[in-house]
Amino acid sequence: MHTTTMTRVTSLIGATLLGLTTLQASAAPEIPPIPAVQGDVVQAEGDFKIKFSIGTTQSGAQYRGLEYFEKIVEQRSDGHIQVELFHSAQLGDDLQAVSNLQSGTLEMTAPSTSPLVGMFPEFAVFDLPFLFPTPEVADTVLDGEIGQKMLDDASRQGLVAIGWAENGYRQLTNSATPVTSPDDLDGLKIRTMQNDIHLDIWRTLGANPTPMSFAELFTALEQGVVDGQENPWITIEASKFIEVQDYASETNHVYTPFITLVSERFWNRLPAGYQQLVRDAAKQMGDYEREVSRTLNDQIKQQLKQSGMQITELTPEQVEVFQEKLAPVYDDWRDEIGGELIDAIRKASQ
Ligand code: EAX
Repeated sequence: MHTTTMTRVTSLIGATLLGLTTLQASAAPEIPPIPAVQGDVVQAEGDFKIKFSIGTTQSGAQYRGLEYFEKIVEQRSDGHIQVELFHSAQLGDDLQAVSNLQSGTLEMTAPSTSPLVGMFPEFAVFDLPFLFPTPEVADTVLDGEIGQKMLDDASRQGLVAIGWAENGYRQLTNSATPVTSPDDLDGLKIRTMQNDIHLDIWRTLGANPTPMSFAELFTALEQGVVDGQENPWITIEASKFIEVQDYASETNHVYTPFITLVSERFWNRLPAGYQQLVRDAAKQMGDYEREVSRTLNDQIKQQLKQSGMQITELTPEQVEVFQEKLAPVYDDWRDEIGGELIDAIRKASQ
């Protein structure tokens, strides 16, 4: 709690400073407005409350998506389902929130898939470097048969998985040096998500990786426990990492989805009509959140540049050097993840 409070105070100061610089340097990013709610009011069947907690901050695309979810569910249940939103890991980091769903003390969360690979090994495909060449390929996979099967497979162990949104393409930031090739990573301490493929990626590239939860990251960067981290532009900005990271490289090395999860204990108490409403709202939230994330991605990169972050945009040749160096990661993980799944995703890319 102490860490979170400190981080939030620092973020607030940072947000004000960044706000001032941004006002001078560029127009504020244009966020697609929250859409109007479509669909009728669902027949009333009791009163329910959903606490929905996420790890990212209130200024990211994810929270914006949650606001839309809240609006849909409250309007279409005519207020019989009340949704309460929590950001910045207020009710636990990604893994803690999932465990709170299992014990029934929290109703909903939407973590990155990566920390859940211990529970759902097939999620590891989302950790393989450079597997999703474009957001459209990600949509084809998430919204098609593969994505549906993964939701079904993840609907166990006390969880019901009902939709996909996105964290997005991850970029590297650090406090020490511009990075244009793996050689520049020599000895750099990089925080990774709690996930063995991510550890393998950064070790293979020559860095010195340390896994930790997202909730601990700002303080770890601030105190120099780690030199760098990787996350999408929007999450980098929303978490004010610019205060403690001077350099960034646009590596696009991994595409990370957010998975929308409901506590099975809560789900089983929910009448069928309300279950369908929550499913529909999760789908609409995911579509809208991805639109916000993609609209803001480039704007936010420009904003970070104008605010003084030194951003290296890698040439295709420079990206290839990273790709070649990371080829062994596929060999290491192919059998464990399932070669067929990897091939099916490659096919969807063609
Ligand atoms: O909820 O841990 C991370 O770097 C992710 O961006 C986090 O899962 C966001």
